Amino acid sequence: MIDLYYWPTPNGWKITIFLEEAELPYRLVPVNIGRGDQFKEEFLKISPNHRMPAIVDTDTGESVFESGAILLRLAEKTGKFLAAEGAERTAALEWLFWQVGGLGPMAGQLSHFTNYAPEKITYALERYANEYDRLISVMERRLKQTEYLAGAYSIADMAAWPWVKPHEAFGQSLDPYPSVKRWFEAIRQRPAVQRGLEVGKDLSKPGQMDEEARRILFGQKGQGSA
Ligand SMILES: N[C@@H](CCC(=O)N[C@@H](CS)C(=O)NCC(=O)O)C(=O)O
Repeated sequence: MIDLYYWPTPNGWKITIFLEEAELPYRLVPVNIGRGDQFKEEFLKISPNHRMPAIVDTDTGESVFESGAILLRLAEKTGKFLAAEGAERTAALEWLFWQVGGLGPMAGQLSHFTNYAPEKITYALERYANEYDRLISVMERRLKQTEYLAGAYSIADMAAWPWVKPHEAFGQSLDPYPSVKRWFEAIRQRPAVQRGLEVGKDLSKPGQMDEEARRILFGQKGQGSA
């Protein structure tokens, strides 16, 4: 059994999407990041960077933090969504590390300066909007050549997709990027992805989650596809 320390945000969805795709049994342990659960002593023992997601594999007692490391560990545990060896495995790891080192942090900063900063700082907004746009254009070049980031659908797509999902809330259109749009729609329609996005949605009820975060993640009424 996997215990998933979770709150419904893009980094959390990466893992619920994997668990739903792989049909791996799991138990949800909510980490209310608006209330500060991520700083609790007990949580720091498994996630020293005080960020969610994290997992504990209750079969082995092993804990893992960082979404990329979790995806890699779960892919190895199940033998799913990551080629065992060869060029396709290397490509999946390239695009997984590209996401955790690039797309995720840049999108996170863009979201912060667009939606949360107390003042609009043009330099910061332009810097992160340009960088997000550049990273989407990098995906476009890749997805012109391959159906998914590593060829077959893999943990690299599960890492990247949740950070493309809120593109509208970041002021970004996918219209100039037809291959990203095709990839985005194909993944959006996967039943396991839809189930993954539903996980813990009730946690985001008014009062549980910051209103601005709710709007960005779920749309105006806590629904939709921000
Ligand atoms: N590099 C980390 C980032 C995780 C992360 O930033 N999680 C956010 C939610 S999406 C969080 O826990 N934030 C709590 C805080 O900012 O204190 C990963 O990929 O797992």
